[in-house]
Amino acid sequence: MSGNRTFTMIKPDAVESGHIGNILVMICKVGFKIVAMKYTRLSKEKAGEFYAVHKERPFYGELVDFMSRGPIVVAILEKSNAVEDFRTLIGATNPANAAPGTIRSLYAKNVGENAVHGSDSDENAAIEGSFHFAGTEMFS
Ligand code: IDP
Ligand code: MG
Repeated sequence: MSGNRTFTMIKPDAVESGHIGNILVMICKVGFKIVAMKYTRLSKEKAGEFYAVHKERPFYGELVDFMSRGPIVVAILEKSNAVEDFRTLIGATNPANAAPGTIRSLYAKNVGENAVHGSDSDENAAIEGSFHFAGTEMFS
């Protein structure tokens, strides 16, 4: 059975370019409820930890530098079939391959600076949500 929560980050490129508002509108328009949200920033160490699964990939260093270079918005989102529906809304990792109308097709700059993160499984949604919100009032 698919779960009803996913986790997202509006990445530094999209925050820098002033797209927070438009991206949140797109998220809410398709029926996601925001159950936790904060404006924050990752240290290099924390960005490295968040993306540890990509440690061996050639782009890891670039990814850590990018994700720690400026503020981000992190949020836990709720909707039926959350993980899959959110991945559909954001589009492919590389904006060149992202379907028209998806968040990445509209706002991503390239395969690295691609505007948003979306969890790829229910298990990772829970892990990533608790990475940012565990111990806070909003996380249950
Ligand atoms: P996803 O974000 O669509 O799940 P992943 O393959 O999990 O994509 O990669 C995580 C993040 O790493 C991407 O969102 C992107 O920011 C970055 N990334 C992925 N592939 C490349 C690449 O080939 N060059 C540079 N950065 C990349
Ligand atoms: Mg991924």
